[in-house]
Amino acid sequence: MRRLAGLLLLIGAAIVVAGPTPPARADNPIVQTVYTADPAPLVYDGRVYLYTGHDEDNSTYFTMKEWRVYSSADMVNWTDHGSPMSLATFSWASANAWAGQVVNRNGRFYWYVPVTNRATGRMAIGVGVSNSPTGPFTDAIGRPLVENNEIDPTVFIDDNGQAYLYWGNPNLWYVRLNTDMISYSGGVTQIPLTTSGFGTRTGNASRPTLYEEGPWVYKRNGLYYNVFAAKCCSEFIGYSTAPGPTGPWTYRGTVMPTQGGSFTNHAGVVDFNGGSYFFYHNGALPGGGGYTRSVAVEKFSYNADGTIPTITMTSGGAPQVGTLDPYVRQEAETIAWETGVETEPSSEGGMNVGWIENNDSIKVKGVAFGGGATSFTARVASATSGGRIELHVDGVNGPLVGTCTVAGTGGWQSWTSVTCPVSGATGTHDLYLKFAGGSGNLFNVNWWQFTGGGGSGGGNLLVNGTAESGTSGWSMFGSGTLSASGTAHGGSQSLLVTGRTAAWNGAAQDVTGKLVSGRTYSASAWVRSASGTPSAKVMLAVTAGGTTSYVQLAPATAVNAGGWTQLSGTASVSWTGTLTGATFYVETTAGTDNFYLDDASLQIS
Ligand code: FUB
Repeated sequence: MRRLAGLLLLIGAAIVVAGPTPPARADNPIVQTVYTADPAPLVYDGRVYLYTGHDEDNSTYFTMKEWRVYSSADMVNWTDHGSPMSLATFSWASANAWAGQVVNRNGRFYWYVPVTNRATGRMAIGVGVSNSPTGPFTDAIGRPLVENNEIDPTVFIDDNGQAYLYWGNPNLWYVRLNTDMISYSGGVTQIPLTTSGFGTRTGNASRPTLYEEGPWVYKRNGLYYNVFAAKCCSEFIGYSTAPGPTGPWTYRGTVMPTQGGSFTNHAGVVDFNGGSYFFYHNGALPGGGGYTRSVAVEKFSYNADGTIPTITMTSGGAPQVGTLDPYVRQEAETIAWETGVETEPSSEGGMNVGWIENNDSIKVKGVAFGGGATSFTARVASATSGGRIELHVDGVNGPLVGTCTVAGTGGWQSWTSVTCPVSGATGTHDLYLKFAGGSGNLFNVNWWQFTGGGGSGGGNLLVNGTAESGTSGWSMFGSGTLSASGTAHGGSQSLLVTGRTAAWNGAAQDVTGKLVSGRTYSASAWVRSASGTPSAKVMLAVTAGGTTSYVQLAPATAVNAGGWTQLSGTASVSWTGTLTGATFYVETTAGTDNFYLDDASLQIS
């Protein structure tokens, strides 16, 4: 997908929604860095994870070698998690990394996919498994789960815990999965493709019903839905419903009548944050077509009787759920729309944005700057002489609120942090990272974060709350030693507090110039003990008029060495006289256990 920049720039510019109102709209297709196909969404832990296939550039067939993962908390800004599963995951597979689906059970994530079995030359269903929705995934059983030369698995777990795996083209099949999700009981059962169940197709004696492929089975309000690709080619999306998971099915009509430049379409349906979302693919990107597809999403509402309305493809997509917080670390590969850049695995973990050239840009939608950002930090690397990150709001050539200069770092994965001042970024806006410099590749970006100067709804008053810049900005409150640790809650680093001689000793930060008397502040910090199970709390020491008072921002909470615990709370802070010192710190109620601190924030509530 490289070098679509010029054309994408025009398309992007044409559909930019300028200004902060109304709620920001997504840009369809969701992913512009590569061609994606066969969307399979999964809602997990407050995010939508989107599993896709990957159509190779310039493909003339379904030449697909890997699957990819994206996620979003707001339906408009999507984070690229790369490719945690490929044909190489399955030693027995030779080709065709086609349409799959991920389900979450037993604290694990199971990814059912159709691939060619090298030994038989037939399509078979394999299962990848991971402890994380973003992988990495391994082959769960080392062989096909089922094989009958048919494709497109979908998995549904009923309320009673019984899971079903459905798949098929040209037929439709299911098995009852056992609770281990990697074996099944009973035989492979064929679902009768009757015209009452799946509609009537004319002109194709071997396929008398509309059912083609790509089933997506789920349950809503006691009704079972099978949304599928119908009547190749060109396909449309139709659906059937049933009173039970095995039928009898009744054809209900068309969900999406078009293919948008691709002769296939493929559906995935989820509810998220009170809304219903329909994922599909089309050929809408430049160079797009039947073998170079792209995934898109629309929000919809079921009719009162449970039927699905006809859904139209749009370039606007779904409205944003909430806003994006610029005062916590944001991955550079969290993107609403981009021109010219690509992504790759980062040596610091996760992905980074690379192949950045002059005039490339990344748009992040609905960024809530609140009372005002004061600085911007980016994690960057450059094997050449770098360039600049221009920060624009409302449009790629909209108001410039900051410019960060990036120098060469000696390598594309030799990371350093650069910080520059920001002014004029208040309220909620689309943010554009516009890249500038000489010719060729300029630099890579791993993540970015703003700091805020306060004001209602403003940002994190702490500097380097994520500890991604080591101990910068932090000091010890009393005795002890601070160091950077690779045991991280988010990102790749945290603060390690050792050598304390009293319970009140801890990691601290001076916030004297940042507080206003009478305001309420909220605090959050993630803490993990190095050993022991102390109770930790977040405090403010405020010295005014010669007197120091102590404000408990987050109540004492037991922490342990087995995982991270969030301390959070709010408190009103006031003083009389002249403020001469204010210190944010994390202490324990007793003892001197060593502990880690990460992702700390202090904000006006
Ligand atoms: O992506 C390859 C195949 O195209 C899928 O398995 C089908 O559903 C169709 O979208």
